[in-house]
Amino acid sequence: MKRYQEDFIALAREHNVLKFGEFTLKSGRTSPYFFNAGAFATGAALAALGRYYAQCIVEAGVEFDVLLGPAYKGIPLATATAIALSDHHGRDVPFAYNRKEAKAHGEGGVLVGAPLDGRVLVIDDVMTAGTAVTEVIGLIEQSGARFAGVVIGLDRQERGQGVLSAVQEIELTHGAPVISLIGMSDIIEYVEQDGDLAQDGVLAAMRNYRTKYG
Ligand code: OMP
Repeated sequence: MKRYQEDFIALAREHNVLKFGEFTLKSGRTSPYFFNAGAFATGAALAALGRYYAQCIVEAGVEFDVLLGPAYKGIPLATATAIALSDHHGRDVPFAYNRKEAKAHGEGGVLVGAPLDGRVLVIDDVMTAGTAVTEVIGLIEQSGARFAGVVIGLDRQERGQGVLSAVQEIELTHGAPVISLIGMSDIIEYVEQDGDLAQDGVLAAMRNYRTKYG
């Protein structure tokens, strides 16, 4: 793992974002771990997150014109990433986010911030089956813009609708990359190195889950 990936996992443990136990996912699957990015809830944590996402984007070399943070959890992530790209990489990029409910008065519509023009890079928290990202791609296409890819904190590395992984399905269908700070395999590596977690049966549960849904 790279240094920023280790730091990202350590930050997620510190803020109880990454939890082990028994959780029911949106897909209905029962998972031995859950990643709740909403618990990154301090200024310092968000500043660090922005730096990790920005570094990941720069290293991936993905080209884009606008950042989009999907409501709700993507909004602070895209904001923090835009700030870090400006502060640490000298790139002042436009950014936008959406509302879940369209506004009928004032400026109206579902989009807030910069206009969605050109290539749009989505910033989000977690991908499991790819449902959330697919919805956002629809929004981008309706706006007449182009989906340039998505950067997620955690790729759970699970199967999508068929035999391919959710990431492969998105990449093949939309011809754009899915870039992640970490994947489930990095979390397994972290658990392997933590004697207490391995002893508590977390490692076995993680490996079983990967065999079933990975
Ligand atoms: P998909 O839409 O199936 O890709 O699932 C992604 C969404 O699931 C995220 O945006 C979250 O709302 C939620 N989620 C998590 O936040 N963390 C997890 O560890 C797992 C899920 C999930 O329900 O799959």
